[in-house]
Amino acid sequence: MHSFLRDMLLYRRFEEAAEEAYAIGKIGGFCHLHIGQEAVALGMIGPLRQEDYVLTAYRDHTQALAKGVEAGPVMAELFGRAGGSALGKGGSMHIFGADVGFMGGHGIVGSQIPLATGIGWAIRYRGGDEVCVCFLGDAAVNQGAFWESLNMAAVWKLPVIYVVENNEYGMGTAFRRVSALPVVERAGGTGVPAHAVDGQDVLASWRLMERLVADVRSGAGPQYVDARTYRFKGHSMSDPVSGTYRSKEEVEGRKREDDPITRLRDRLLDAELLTKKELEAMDGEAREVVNEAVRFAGESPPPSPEELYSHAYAEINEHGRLFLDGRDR
Ligand SMILES: Cc1ncc(C[n+]2csc(CCOP(=O)(O)OP(=O)(O)O)c2C)c(N)n1
Repeated sequence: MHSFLRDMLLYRRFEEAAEEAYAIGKIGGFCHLHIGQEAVALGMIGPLRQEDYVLTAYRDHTQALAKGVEAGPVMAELFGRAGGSALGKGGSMHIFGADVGFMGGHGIVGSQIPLATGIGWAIRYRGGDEVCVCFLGDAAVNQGAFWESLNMAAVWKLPVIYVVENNEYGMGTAFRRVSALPVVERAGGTGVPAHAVDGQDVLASWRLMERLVADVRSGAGPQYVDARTYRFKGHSMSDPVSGTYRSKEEVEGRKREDDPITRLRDRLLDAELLTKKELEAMDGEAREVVNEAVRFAGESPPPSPEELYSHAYAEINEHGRLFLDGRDR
């Protein structure tokens, strides 16, 4: 459980450093922070193997870290530098780490859902036992591609777990204003089994996912998870924390009651499984890793103009087939 706290502290410190770097102009363009949702990343990705796949939307930094992309290349990508995980060409919304199964970072709401379904199909086609986890926001369940993907995945029993990061808002719109049904019921009619979990409880999330991953790996077919969470920051760096769509009291209350890191920390302290000193040391280590990532990003050069057209198109292999991850089977 110490490692759970260590990992979540790293995600939090990473996002705080990104916020600071954005404020002083080191990061430009879009930047969506994941602060408040760390337990979903760790609990839902932790039980996976390296060869399993993860796709997500644009709020993607901590999920990349959880899947094993190093902090330095993630920060350098935010800085738009050549040392970035997408060589500085993608930025915050397009973190990538194909070598560790992190298949992006996608900016169009819901666009990763059919891609994940395609990866599930490819796993089945090749006869592998990998699992693909697809994160989506609650707003993305209103995309047509969501229903089409779940329907297909159910018919073909694809090894995909669709995890909704249900933080209650899509930009400034409360989910209840755009859906007559709660998130957990939105897979209804597709035949994909639905599960709900307290996404602020890392242990509950981990346990559920451990079970689902084992089931899917042994052929149970697709699963759907409503992970109930909350974002403590604005939709993106250009938004105020609460905006006009939720009150400051609501946000402050949730931060007080529902912080996944505070919850785990207090549980460990109360059970005397952690001392204050150990906690400080752990936090210090997380800050060091992040400082090093910021240093790495700052020293990394901008992408060269010659790189402008590389990686723009996929290469077709000698069999005339095109594979997303470059594997030739
Ligand atoms: C197809 C499409 N429509 C609209 C947008 C603009 N947009 C960007 S983020 C967003 C809200 C998405 O909210 P949600 O899926 O709940 O994810 P969260 O931001 O809460 O993580 C919208 C509407 C977009 N990027 N793509």
